[in-house]
Amino acid sequence: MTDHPVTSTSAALADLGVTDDSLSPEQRAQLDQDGFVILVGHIPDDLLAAFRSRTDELLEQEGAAAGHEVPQGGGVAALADLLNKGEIFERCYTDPAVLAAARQVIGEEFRVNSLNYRASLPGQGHQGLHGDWDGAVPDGDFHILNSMWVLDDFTEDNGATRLVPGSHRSGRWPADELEQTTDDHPDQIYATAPAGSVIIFNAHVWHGGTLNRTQRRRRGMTMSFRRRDEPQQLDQAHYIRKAVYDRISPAQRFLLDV
Ligand SMILES: O=C(O)CCC(=O)C(=O)O
Repeated sequence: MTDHPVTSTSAALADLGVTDDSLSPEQRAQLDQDGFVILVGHIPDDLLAAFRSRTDELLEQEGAAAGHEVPQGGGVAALADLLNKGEIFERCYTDPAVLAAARQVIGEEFRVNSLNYRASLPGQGHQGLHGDWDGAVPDGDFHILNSMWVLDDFTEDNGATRLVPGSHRSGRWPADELEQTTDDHPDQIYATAPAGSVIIFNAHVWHGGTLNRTQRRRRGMTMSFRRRDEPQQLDQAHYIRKAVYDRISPAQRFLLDV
C-alpha cells in the first residue's frame, strides 16, 4: 500500500490489488450481457456477522433519524453514510471484484457514490422497476455501478431484488414497457442469493426491491460508484470524519474523493 498521494483511478485500483483476474472472463461476460453477476460466498462469515451487528447497533442508536442523509422511501429500515460509521464498511469500496466491475462498466474515471443499508420490512419493500439514472442511455455509455451486499438470504418471498437481464442495453426505460413500473415484467428474474453474497449490477439495469412476504427483515447494503465528474449521492468530502480521513490510505481517499 502506497503512502504517496494517489492521483488516478488506475493507480488507486492497482494499490488496492485490482487485477485482470479480479473477475473471471465468464463473470465479465455476464456483467456485459445480462448486466449483473452474483458472487456467492463473497463475504467472509466474520465480516457478515460484523455487518449485521453494527447495522443493528446503528439502527438502535440513530432511531427515527436513521437514514436521513440519503432518504430511501417508506417500508424499509434505512441507514446511510456507513463509510463514516465503522471501519468494517471500508471493505465494501475496496473490494477488488467490485472495483473491477466498476471499471468495466463505468470506465477509468469513477469514485464512490454512497454506501447505504436497506432492510425491507415484513409486508413492505416493493419498488417500481427503475435504473439508478434519469432514463435510458446508449449501450456502453454507463455512469453508475451498484452492488448489493446480501445480509440475509434473498428469496422470492422475502423481497429479493428483481432485475430485468439485458435491459441496460435496450435503450428503453421501464415506463416504455409497463403500465405501472410496480407491475411484474415478463423478463424479470429474482436475484435470489444466500447471505454473504454480493450482487454486482450495472445500475442502468432495470431493478427494484420486491415485497417482503415473510415476518422477518430482508437486509442488504448497496455500495455504488459513479463517474467522477458527476455528483455523489452522498457528498463524501462534506461528510468525512477526521478520524476516518486520518486512518484511510491515499488510494481510499482518492476513491472517496476527499
Ligand atoms: O433493496 C433492493 O432490493 C433494491 C434497492 C434499490 O434498488 C433502490 O433502493 O434503489
